[in-house]
Amino acid sequence: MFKDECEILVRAGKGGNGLLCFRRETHVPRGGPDGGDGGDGGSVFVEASMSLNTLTGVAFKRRFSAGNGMPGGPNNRGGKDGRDVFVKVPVGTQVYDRDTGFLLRDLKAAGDQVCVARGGRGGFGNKHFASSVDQAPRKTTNGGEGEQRKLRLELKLIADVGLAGLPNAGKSTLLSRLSNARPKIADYPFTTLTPMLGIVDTGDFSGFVMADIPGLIEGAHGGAGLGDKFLRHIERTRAVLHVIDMDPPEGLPRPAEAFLIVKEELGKYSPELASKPFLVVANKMDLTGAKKNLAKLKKACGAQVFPVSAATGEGLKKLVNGIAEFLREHPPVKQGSSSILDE
Ligand SMILES: Nc1nc2c(ncn2[C@@H]2O[C@H](COP(=O)(O)OP(=O)(O)OP(=O)(O)O)[C@@H](O)[C@H]2O)c(=O)[nH]1
Ligand SMILES: [Mg+2]
Repeated sequence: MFKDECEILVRAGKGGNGLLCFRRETHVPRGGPDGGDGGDGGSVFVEASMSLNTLTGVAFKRRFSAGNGMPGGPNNRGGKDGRDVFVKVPVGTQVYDRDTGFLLRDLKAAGDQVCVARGGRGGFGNKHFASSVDQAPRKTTNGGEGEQRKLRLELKLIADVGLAGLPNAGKSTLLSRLSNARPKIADYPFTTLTPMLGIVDTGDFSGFVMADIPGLIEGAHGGAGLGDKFLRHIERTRAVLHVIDMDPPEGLPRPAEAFLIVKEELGKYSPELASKPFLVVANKMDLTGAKKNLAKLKKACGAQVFPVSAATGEGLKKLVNGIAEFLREHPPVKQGSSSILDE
């Protein structure tokens, strides 16, 4: 299953206590204080890594604790610092404080990291308090507590193109034909319940990432069908690919109408999404009633339309080349990368 949101608990290490100790050696009367300081507690960091695509592993582990600092030793020896812990998450993960809802960091590039729980400071040993007026201090301090907090991690899929369309339009079929992804495909609406990513090979090493999301229906903005929350997964794509069933069963919206419904739902979710560059895939052209709807669709959408059949493979090569060219014309926005292949 594709995991795109999870909660975890992070706990930093406690600082080691300072030691109360006096030097005791034969032939050294009244040895001075020599209790060392405690080591600092380890901290917890969240770090973006290119080698992960999902939050599943992190969600499964749930708790991450850094090491405690060791207490100070005699002979003014400092305690060892606690071990830091790095929670690895996919690039594109946003890290929130679960309780305040505050966004701590948006990890946009590989190697980006944020300290989410700072380790406690090590306590001072009695040696630290020695001064000319107090040569035998009996004072020490304990190590500080490590920070602890709950985090909510949210992964926005980083794809170049996002598929949008009514249920059953053939979005998942298209993704399975064009990419390495193997989404579930069936002839009933809302087959896709969670988003899925696939890498489309263009044959020239450029490639692009395509995101398949659940189907939208009229009123999705108000919660109809599966709602429209999952649209956040295509918010950052460079382009939207509208997938249209060119010969829908009786009673369902006609192709041109289907396009307008989806476009409107995108706009209700976010104007930015609606104004994204888009292409249109006229799917299921193998069906007998498909051809007669093509002209009307072209007129309604005013964009480049690719007639294809995800079932037979007709027109798919042209489509892939068309998308690749379109993406070249619409390079990623500077801030953060939109494609995991760009890294
Ligand atoms: N004849 C024909 N059938 C197709 C074509 N593409 C997809 N289908 C069929 O249409 C049905 C729906 O396909 P899906 O790929 O699951 O559609 P979807 O848009 O992902 O649907 P949801 O996930 O429910 O939103 C399946 O029965 C597919 O086999 C095509 O080009 N021609
Ligand atoms: Mg699907």
